[in-house]
Amino acid sequence: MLTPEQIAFYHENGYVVVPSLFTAEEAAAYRAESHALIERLQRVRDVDAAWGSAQTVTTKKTRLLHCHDVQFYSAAFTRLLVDERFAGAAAGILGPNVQLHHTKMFIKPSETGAPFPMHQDAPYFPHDNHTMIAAIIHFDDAPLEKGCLRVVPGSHKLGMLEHESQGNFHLSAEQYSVENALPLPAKAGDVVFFSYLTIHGSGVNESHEARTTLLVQMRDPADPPTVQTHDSLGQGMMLAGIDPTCRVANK
Ligand SMILES: O=C(O)CCC(=O)C(=O)O
Repeated sequence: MLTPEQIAFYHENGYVVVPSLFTAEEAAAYRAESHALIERLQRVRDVDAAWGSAQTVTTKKTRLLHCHDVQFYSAAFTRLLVDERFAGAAAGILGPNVQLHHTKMFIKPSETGAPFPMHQDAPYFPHDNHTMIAAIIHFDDAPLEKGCLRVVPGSHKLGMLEHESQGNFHLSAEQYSVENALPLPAKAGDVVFFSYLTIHGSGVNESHEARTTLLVQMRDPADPPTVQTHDSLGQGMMLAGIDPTCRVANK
């Protein structure tokens, strides 16, 4: 559950940090689960997902280990998605009905962990009513030097902006640089919720430890996709409440 102050902060600023939504022990267990999953995946496929546009942030050769739809690889993540603390917090922002869009786990390796140029998520999967939110769940500490999430507070009020599309949708580095955005350093177990209209990004992981997170994208089920794109396994799963439209996801 979020407090009325946290919900008001979200609506004013387009993001809210919820400290210790999970305990440090739970975060450590999910971290181990995430790293074990990436090790399994690396045996069968390439798991690097650094954005081409990372080069607009750094000239360094960077890497980003990732897995989409983690709940299809380990039941621990299924339990996490419907954990009342998590789904209840999302419901504080979205209202009682919370529908999954997709999940993606990221490991930013030590020293070379790739940055994300500043962007909104909206161009990737626009929805008519812009209810879509992301939650970044931190499985280990993410201080500044690990390339923690950065946001532009209040930018969700700008609507959907024109993005450059080369090497993943991103905003021009001259107008929106990672260094000028507000850093949100986090502890293991903290969760940041933000609107898909909030401009965000992150820097290179220059530390000696990997940064491990799970990003969960969720919407109000009554908010239809504007264009049919970015289909994912498990899209449409209800994390809280009901789907009053009875629409099979994306149909
Ligand atoms: O994990 C991060 O630092 C940012 C992730 C992000 O911006 C995204 O996946 O759209």
